[in-house]
Amino acid sequence: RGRTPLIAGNWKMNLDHLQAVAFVQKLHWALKDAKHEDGTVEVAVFPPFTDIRTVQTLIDADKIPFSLGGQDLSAQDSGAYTGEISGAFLKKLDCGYVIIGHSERRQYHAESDEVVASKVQAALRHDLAPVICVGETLEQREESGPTAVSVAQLRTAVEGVPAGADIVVAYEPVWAIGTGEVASPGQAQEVCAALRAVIAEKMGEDAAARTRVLYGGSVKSANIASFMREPDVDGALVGGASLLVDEFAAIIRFQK
Ligand code: G2H
Repeated sequence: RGRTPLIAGNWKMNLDHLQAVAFVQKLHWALKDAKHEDGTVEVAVFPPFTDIRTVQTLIDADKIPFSLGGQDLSAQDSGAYTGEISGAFLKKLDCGYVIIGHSERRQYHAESDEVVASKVQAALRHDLAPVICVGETLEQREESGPTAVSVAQLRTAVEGVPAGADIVVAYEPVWAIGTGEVASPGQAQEVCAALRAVIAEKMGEDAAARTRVLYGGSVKSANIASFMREPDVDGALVGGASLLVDEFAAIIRFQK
């Protein structure tokens, strides 16, 4: 896939499977003749687990060029793990991606860097590209600077990941998530460049050159172009604005 810009919609716990159908249809129509039709931009949606089957069926039937992913997965492959979802199940539903280590998982479900690392391994076992989320809180930024926390989180997450693995990294400063507060393009670039350096250190220069690093945190149509102009920002992980058809379509249609 190389570094084709990736615009990823993280729906979080929004839209049930019926709402999902209407939403994906409307988005597809809003994007007629958009860049994603010719592969210049990749669009991915990350619905709740209970929507994935329905969205997969729709994408398949209407030949909608959206990639699909889960918002999380189990570190285990199968067995007595009540409530968990295996990467194998996601793969069977044509998911290509899975978000791992989103700050809301780290915060509300106590996911440590080690748990994140084991989920990355689980994703790779099932041929899913992990979208590895990292980012610092405001206190951490003030205490240890802009890059230290994200760099440390990513180092642990990619420990033992082979050089040829298909991964995506998302820098999501916690202070900019759903707050309306947005990192400046320069702030995003600084951390995204540091994360690319971690990929180079752990997986080699080739991997660093072809791995997409996304920015996430209050991305909207009004600011997407400014992020995409930065050399180390290859796309966006979009939360709130990915639930608004016209807004998300405008983000996908960004012009640098
Ligand atoms: C960060 C982002 C999507 P939002 O969580 O992952 O959400 O765009 O609402 O800040």
